[in-house]
Order: sequence, then C-alpha cells, then structure tokens
Amino acid sequence: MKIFFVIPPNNHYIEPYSYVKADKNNSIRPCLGLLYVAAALREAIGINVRFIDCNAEKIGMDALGEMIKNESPDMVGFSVLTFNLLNCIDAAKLIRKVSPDTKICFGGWHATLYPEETVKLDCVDFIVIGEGEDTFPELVECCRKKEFSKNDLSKIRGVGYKMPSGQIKINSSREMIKDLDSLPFPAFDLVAAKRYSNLLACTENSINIMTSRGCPQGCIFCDLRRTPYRFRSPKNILKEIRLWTDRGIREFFIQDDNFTIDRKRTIEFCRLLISSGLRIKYKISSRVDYLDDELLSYLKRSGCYRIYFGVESGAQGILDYLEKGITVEQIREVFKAAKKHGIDRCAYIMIGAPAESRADIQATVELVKEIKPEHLHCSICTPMPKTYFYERLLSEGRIKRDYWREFAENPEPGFKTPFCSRYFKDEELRIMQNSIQKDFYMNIGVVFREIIRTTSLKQFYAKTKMVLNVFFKK
Ligand code: B12
Repeated sequence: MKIFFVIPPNNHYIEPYSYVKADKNNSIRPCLGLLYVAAALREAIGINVRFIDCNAEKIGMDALGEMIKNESPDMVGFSVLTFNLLNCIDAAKLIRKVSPDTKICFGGWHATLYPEETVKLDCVDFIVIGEGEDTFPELVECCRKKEFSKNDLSKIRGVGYKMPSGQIKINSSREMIKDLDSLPFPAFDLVAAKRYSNLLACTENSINIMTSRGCPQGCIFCDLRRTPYRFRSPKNILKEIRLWTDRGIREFFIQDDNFTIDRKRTIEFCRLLISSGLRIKYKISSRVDYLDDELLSYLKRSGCYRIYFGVESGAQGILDYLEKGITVEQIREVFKAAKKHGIDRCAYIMIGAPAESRADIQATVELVKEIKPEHLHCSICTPMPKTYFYERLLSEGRIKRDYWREFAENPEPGFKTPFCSRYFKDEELRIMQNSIQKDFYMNIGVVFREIIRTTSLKQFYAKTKMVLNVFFKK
C-alpha cells in the first residue's frame, strides 16, 4: 500500500490578518502535523510513505499530476487549514482526475472545525478530526482490507466519510493523546531539510519542533482557547534535539504557542540543555506573564536567543476585551527583563478590535516605542473560524452571516477575510497596519542590525526582497 502526504502548491492566497508583504513565502517550514502522522503510520503498520512538499520542492500542479499518475498511491493525505483549503481542493481535484482510485483524506484544523462541510466536498473521501496519530493508521489499516465495508469504518473514532448512498457519517470523537512522549518523533527523514528556510533564523539550517499541545489560557481570538494542555518531558525533547545536533543542526524553532506554561518543566529543560553541553540556539513563544527574571536567565544560558510575545495592545481595555489576562505593566516589565538578559524580543501586536479607538491604537504604537522590540509583527484583529470571538460576534448579531461556514461549504477563490472594527473600514486598517510596520522598519538601527545578522547570500536576498516589498509594493 502506498500512502502519500502532499503539501499543495500555494496558488491561492487568502489574505489573512497578518502583515502579508513581510510574510508571503519568506519562510517555509516542514509541516509538523503531517510529519507526526507519517511517523505514527510507519510505526503502527510499517507502511512506506512519501511526502511531497510542492512549495519547498518547487513542484507545480502539472508535475504533481504526473507524479500521482505514475505512482497511483492508494491514499493521499492533506493537512488543511482554512487558509490553504483552496490549494488542497485544487490538488485533490487533480488527483481525482489523474488517479481515480486514489482515496483522499483531509485532516488538520479546517477538517476538525468543519467536519461535515469538508467531507461533503466532492474531492474528499475521508476526514480525520483532531489528532491523527492513532486515527489515521486505523483508517489506513481498514482500507487495506480488500473487502472493507463502511461498517468497519464506523468503528474508527475521529473519522468522517461518505456512505455509498451519499449520506455523510461523522463518527464519535477520539480523546486527546495524553502521553506525548509516547509519540514517535516527526518523520523528518521524509523531507529534504535543506529545502526549508527561515528569514529570521541565525544559522542556515534550523529545525522546528513542538513540545506541547493545547493551552489553558482564554484569549478569545485563538483556536486553542482553554484546551487541555499536555506537554513532553524535557528528557524526551532533549532526545529529539540530540538526533539533530548529531547531524550538525544547531538551531531550533520551538513552535509551541506558549513554551513556558509549566515553569518547572521549562527550568528542567534549560538545566538539561545546559548540562548536555550541546550549545544550541533556539527561539520560543511565550506569554508575558509566564516569565520572570530567573526563567529568563535559564532560557538565555541554555541558548534561547529570541522570544515571540503576544503583546496585542497598549490599551488595557482592549487587552481585557480580548481576555488576554495580562496587563500593560507586565508587558513593560518582561520586555525590560528580556533585554537585560540579552534575549531578542519580537512583539506581536494587533489593531482593529471591535471597540478599539484611534487613541487605543496610538497607545499601542506608543508602547512599541517604549518597549523597543527587536522585531514587530502587526496583525489586524480577525474573528477566525469557530473561535469564541467569532461565535460571540455572531450571537450578538455584530456578524450578520456565518461567512466562515459558508466558505467551508462552498469554497470559492476570491474570498476575503472580513475584519470587525466598529470605527475603521477594512482598507483603513490595512493602511494603518502598513504604516505601523513601515515606521518600525524605517529605523536605521533595525535595518543595520538585520544586515549584520544575515547568515547567507540566500538570506540576504530574502531580507532585501522583504524590505523592498514593505517599502515599495502597493
Ligand atoms: C506553527 C504554526 C504555523 C507555522 C506553520 C509551520 C509548520 N509548517 O508547521 C506558520 C508560521 C507557517 C503558520 C502560518 C499560518 N497559520 Co498557523 N499555526 C501554527 C501553530 C502555532 C502550530 C501548528 C503545529 O505545528 N501544530 C502541531 C501539530 C502536531 O498539530 P497539527 O498541525 O494540528 O496536526 C495534528 C492534527 O491537526 C492532525 N492533522 C493535521 N494534518 C493532518 C493531515 C492528515 C492527513 C491527518 C490524518 C491528520 C492531520 O494530526 C496532527 C497530529 O496530531 C498553530 C496553532 C496550534 N497549536 O496548532 C497555528 C494555526 C494552525 N495557524 C493558524 C493560522 C490562521 C495561520 C495563518 C493564516 C496565519 C497568518 N500568518 O496569516 C498562516 C497560514 C499558513 C497557510 N499555510 O496558509 C490557525 C489555523 C486556523 C484555521 N482555521 O485554519 C492556527 C490553529 C492558530 C490559531 N489561530 O489559533 N502557522
């Protein structure tokens, strides 16, 4: 049995809330979700799998079609976000055309949020809801039996499929994986690690890792709001890091939403790393209220060189509305403390929350000037699919139509992500976002520092392209 995992070419781009000019195609990282599922599949049933990342490997639709036609895999899996749904659909349609017997499975956030709408799509045979490490091997095993019936499928928790009558079945859900240490490491051997790049990395080759899942905090705009928090043990993380340092990799991007939620674990991880003598560099994301002087000192000594902080706003009223559970004072303190320890700070801010006034936005701009982050990322506040934020605005009647569900049901190119400000038009917010970002990077000190930190000609080219985009692209 041949199973392929495909990252489709990025032909559609739904402009999200983030600063597109700086983001677009500047960093490509391996998709950890798929690599975890691929590793679990190999371990559970020993099946050979192939991973095709069209963007990293610069494979266009025609070439993808040729590959699928020649190989006719039994099943192809896609990791679907709402934002790459159109790309996945295009590729799935193509697969249907060139290899009609190949089954197509959509997993990932979008399939999880909109199971019925997703499995109804003509180009989809199965969906996997939630974590795929246990569910997908069971699905593949079931399809492997030549005479499998839809009855067999009905026993697999966490899948959705179409009955021969066309009826949609969504099975009962599966509990979350409790012991993350029990999972095999992501199947990085399936990807050409050298094809990936990161604009703000400090070495040529870095690897992304994930050490926890879920988040106990209540930020209203996030899909992870109050989801069960589970984490890997420091020993287990070190084991994965060692696999890479043995192959010469020295830099890691820990892409957890908030790496420092469990203080004891963070300290133990840092201690282990320091005593291992591995001398790696790594970056993390953290909330401002989950750090203190001692933790920062540990992080710095163990190789942490940058922290991404969700600052969001300089106006306390807006932070409270977003249920961030932090204060402007905590932001000031942690930025000072991280600077003292010599750790770079990237501030994620957002503008355009429903009741945010011009004065509130100004407070955010002033805060940025005061805390002086090394990097800034300004987004526009956006109610994302099925988040608490979106559902609340819908139930309050501030959002009139369930446009995300409509998009999930009938995904058409040209969809634009609506914002939600009461005072500013979407276009005005884009202009403000642009000027905040431009003003920040206009600073000669910031530009000079980035030039000095360039690690290769390739990165220099990418940074120059980004600067030109920021300043000159309309
Ligand atoms: C890291 C990250 C990124 C990285 C991706 C790096 C990478 N290639 O791995 C970058 C920075 C590129 C990124 C970009 C964006 N991201 Co992002 N990202 C994340 C983050 C923080 C972690 C993702 C991750 O690695 N998870 C770990 C893996 C193990 O979990 P997983 O991906 O969910 O996969 C599991 C299951 O979903 C399932 N599964 C997944 N795929 C498949 C496929 C099959 C076949 C099967 C069977 C199962 C399966 O099994 C996996 C293992 O259990 C998540 C939040 C989160 N914690 O999940 C947001 C998140 C996924 N991102 C989100 C968004 C909105 C974006 C952007 C639009 C933001 C932007 N800048 O504009 C872009 C869109 C990019 C695009 N492709 O279009 C949203 C998605 C919401 C949605 N409805 O789709 C999330 C959920 C954050 C949020 N708002 O709450 N992101």
